[in-house]
Amino acid sequence: MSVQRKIIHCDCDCFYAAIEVRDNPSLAGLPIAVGGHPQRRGVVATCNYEARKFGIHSAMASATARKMCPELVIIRPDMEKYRLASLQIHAIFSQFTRLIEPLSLDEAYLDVTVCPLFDNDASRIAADIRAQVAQQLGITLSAGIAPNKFLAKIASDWNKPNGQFTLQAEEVDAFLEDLPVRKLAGVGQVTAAHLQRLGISKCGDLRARTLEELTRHFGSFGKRLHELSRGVDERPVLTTRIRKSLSVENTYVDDLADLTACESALPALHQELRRRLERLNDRYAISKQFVKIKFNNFNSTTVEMLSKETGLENYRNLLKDGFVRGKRPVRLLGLGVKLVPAPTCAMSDAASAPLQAAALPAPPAESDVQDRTVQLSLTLD
Ligand code: DCP
Ligand code: MG
Repeated sequence: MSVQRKIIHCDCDCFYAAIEVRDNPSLAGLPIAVGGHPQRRGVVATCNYEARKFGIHSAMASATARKMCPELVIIRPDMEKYRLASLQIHAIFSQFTRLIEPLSLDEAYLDVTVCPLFDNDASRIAADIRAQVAQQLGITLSAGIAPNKFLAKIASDWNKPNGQFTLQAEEVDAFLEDLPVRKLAGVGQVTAAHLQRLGISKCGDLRARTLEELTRHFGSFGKRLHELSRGVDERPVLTTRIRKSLSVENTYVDDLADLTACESALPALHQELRRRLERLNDRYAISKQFVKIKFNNFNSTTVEMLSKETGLENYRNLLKDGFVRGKRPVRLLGLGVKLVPAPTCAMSDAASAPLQAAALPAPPAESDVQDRTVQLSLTLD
């Protein structure tokens, strides 16, 4: 029989906003957001819990956020500061285990199955991590402790913010019985609606269905649903991550009126994409090129083609194909590539992380984030 694992999922509370409040205590208690300027089509990267009470959330237009809460303080992001904080948090994690899988700057899985500290009590380890983060960084972190990654992630959300929740192996069945299927990774609006039509809203309902039925409706994801509803998730904590895509996008201050305007915007995006691809140091090969377009009615479309390169001409053609689907002014344009690991290369993005601090362990840098799109609107406006 395999060893019962002890996984901790750590996730800082309103990370960028928490750092900003820490560094400017006069903001404490006020609703604040970190993001782009409302009049320049900025987007909210995150906001504190005071602002969330107004319905504000990540990825919302800053202008909308301001409307929902006129006294909202909007602060421009300072990525260097957040990266440094991330390194410090990572140094705290590494006291307990070498098996750390960073998901983003503020979020990671830790496998502490064999950690000898705190009598190998994962709940006490998590409590100590949270105490150290609070003391050394002045921000709060929430943690979930469970026998696998999927359950640990759900658990870290359970007592957020500034809390932790432990799920023992023998408690998993009862916990899942009433858990809404929407909480399962990969179940978005469309799948949730499909499940609902089949009379499935909780994991308990899901568990009552056969693997055959779920596969018939959901293909290979049916098998995953079958496993998750039983609390099964064998995925190991991976210390190296494989990037699957890289893209850059920009939300324009003024809509791009027509195809010609969109074409003129391509070279700047293309240059930035090439710059970011260079940082991957040939560790990946390109398998596809794609263009994303968001029209001014907020409809989005993505067009892709098989390709092994990043030719601008291909992007022009993809843009043409995508533009005719909406034929109206464009609010956002994105260019990207789908990636596969280059056959002869090591696959950790962390190896080329731009922010290596000599005294600290391998950092969970931006490049560790799978499939994250670089928002030029956040960094450039
Ligand atoms: N982020 C971003 N754009 C998004 C989502 C997040 O730039 N669409 C950034 C800002 C967040 C950070 O990543 O502070 C971490 O993301 P989380 O999803 O963990 O969100 P928070 O830490 O802000 O809040 P929570 O308390 O819900 O974890
Ligand atoms: Mg967080």
